[in-house]
Amino acid sequence: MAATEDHSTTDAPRSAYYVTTPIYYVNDRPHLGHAYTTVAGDVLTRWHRQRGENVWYLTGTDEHGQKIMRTAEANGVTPQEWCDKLVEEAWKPLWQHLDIANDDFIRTTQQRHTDRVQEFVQDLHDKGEIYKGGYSGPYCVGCEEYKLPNELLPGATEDEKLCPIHKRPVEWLEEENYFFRLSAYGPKLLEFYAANPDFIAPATARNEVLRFVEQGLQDLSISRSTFNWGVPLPWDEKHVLYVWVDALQNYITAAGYGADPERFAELWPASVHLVGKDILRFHAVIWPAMLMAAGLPLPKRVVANGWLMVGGEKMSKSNLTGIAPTDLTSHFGVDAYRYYFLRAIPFGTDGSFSWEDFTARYTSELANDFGNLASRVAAMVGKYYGGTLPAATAAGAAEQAVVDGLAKAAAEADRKIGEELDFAGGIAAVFDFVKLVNGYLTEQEPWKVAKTAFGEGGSAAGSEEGQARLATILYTAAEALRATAVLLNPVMPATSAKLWDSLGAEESLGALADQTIATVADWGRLPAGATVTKGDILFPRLEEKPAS
Ligand code: ME8
Repeated sequence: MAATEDHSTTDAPRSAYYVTTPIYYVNDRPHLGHAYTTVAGDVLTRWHRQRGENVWYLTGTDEHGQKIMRTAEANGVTPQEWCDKLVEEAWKPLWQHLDIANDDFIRTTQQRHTDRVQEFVQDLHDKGEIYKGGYSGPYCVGCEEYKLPNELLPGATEDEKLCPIHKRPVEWLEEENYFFRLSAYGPKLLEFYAANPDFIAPATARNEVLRFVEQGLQDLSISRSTFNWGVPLPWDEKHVLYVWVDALQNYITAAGYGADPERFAELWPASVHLVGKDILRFHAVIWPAMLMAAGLPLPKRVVANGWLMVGGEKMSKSNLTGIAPTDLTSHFGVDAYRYYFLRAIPFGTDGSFSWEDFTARYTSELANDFGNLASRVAAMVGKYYGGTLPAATAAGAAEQAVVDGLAKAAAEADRKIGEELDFAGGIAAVFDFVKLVNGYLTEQEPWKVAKTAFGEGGSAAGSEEGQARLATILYTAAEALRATAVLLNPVMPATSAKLWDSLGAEESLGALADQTIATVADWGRLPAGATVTKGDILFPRLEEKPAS
């Protein structure tokens, strides 16, 4: 478990576990769908940090292209002004609010990016991978993508055709522009997918990409000359680079490509590109082909999340539920928010949000199963031992079952969250353990044992055997909570910190962030004598649902 590669015998920098989110369009504010991917990446990277690995988590914003330009125009500001405002007022604050621990935030209008992008495309041009040609076809500004005629849906009139994702009319574009020889890469891509069966996940996404590439690829139009909000082509400044070509390169420019070779060697290739399934082809077909053309290594994995749905459609700016992420966090709290979407929807499949489901999970899983366990244990250690954790001197089969349950939960969560990105399965494994500890307390009935331990009503006439049992039960439960705090730290960092605090764990074990997954199941880490305090209620009773 928790193996990290040991590079200490070489001079090469220690390679990082490098995870990226899509860089989001800043034509509007972030919604639940964007937050879904970003929280998933945050949990994944926090998990790997908790393993003690060298981790780098990148997110950012995609600021060029027609969609942003038109939004800025409609708002009477320049595109740059629009982007600056949205990034600072909406995007960065939301990630901060959701406790996203990204290491970098890239904006495609930053010079560190645009300079490198120009070098990259110049290099492809020099290598003969780019040529000048003409193209005409239906274009969706929402997707910033030319569509194939057979993908379109019928519109209101015979001539009108709709984008299958945005359900809005596509525009007919006819341009002379530059092309990337994407068609040449089909066979090489298929060879790569075959040799790297884990490159695209889940299996449905992989199959979709295989079918698409097997049909044969067309060359990709990579420049626009009808507007200028983009990175100019260095050899022909009348053209700006197609927004997607510029955007995909964020993953290497942020990693130091062309600017800091040592850092680039450490970070690239990326370990995981997290993407929504809407942008899978860009990441699993176009991006790898561009990297092949440039002679750069390919990312290790592209993992697609499913869609949050509203009324059977992908949740998007135009069909939002009307619920902003902050509407949910102000009702349920940030940690419950981080927990809910990953726990409720198997990663990779579509799912929808409902107040009822969120409320039910909050109440039964977070408040009752987990929160109550923590407060009951702290209360009993307070009541019977004045807040000083007793030693477990009479452990038997029941305690062994808890020890074994922890080992199983830790191994399962590590595999599912850390490797398979099965967040729902990994979190469920930890919560099965929480249930097991609750069951253990229900069976052991420490409140009854306390009566024999200390005599009815706290008189001195108690039994030593009873005292040993009570101490053992409470130690076992507290030690189980110590491990739970570590296992849930990537998902609910503020809650885990409160629990860590209430267990008095910092004094003997150090900071929660320094606890590793490899040692989480080593039983007995929390020493007897730790100062246990009641602390805040982890998941307070919910207020009435706000009127919608
Ligand atoms: O596509 N459910 O940006 P974007 C789940 N700039 N995830 C969702 C979602 C939903 N309903 N809606 C959005 C772009 N997402 C490009 C990316 S990358 C080089 C350039 C998430 O603002 C999901 O991750 O449209 C999706 O891929 C991403 O937001 C799209 O964000």
